[in-house]
Amino acid sequence: MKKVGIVMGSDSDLPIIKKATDTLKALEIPFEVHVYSAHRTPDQARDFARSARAKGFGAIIAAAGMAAHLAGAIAANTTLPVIGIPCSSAVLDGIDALLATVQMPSGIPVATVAVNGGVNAALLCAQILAVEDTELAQKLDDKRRKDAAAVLEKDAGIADRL
Ligand code: RP5
Repeated sequence: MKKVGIVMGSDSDLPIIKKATDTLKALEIPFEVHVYSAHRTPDQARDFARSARAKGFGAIIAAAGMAAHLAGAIAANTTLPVIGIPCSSAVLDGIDALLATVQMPSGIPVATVAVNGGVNAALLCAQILAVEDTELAQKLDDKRRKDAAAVLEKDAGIADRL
């Protein structure tokens, strides 16, 4: 199976990345994690993106906050699918990172998930890899059924909580 590459702009983004790695682990998808910044370590971020396909990655998650150019900078250097996670910060609460991540120019796409959306970033990667992997597709179907059952269980009990 192809690996998922995960890059975060700072180790302060780790709580958001943890949501992604927990999700990948539950689906038994291999991943590799790095702290590379578009601004503080641009050479390492570029080299990672340029070599990712040859190293067996199938999709990349890039998480950053504030002036969040990491996902775009990674996407500029690979044609692998790049999922951007805008991370919230104290001052603008993630609106800054959301706009910086989502507003990519035509030609260089970044699939942007919600602010702090670590789970969906991992699930999108899983769905991309599952296009060519029926076993993984089955795991995703099972998860959807399990998640729906959990909601219906809450539905059954909601009246008793009022
Ligand atoms: C971004 O700046 C990082 O992705 C992080 O979300 C934010 C703050 O980084 P630190 O100052 O905590 O290292 O580049």
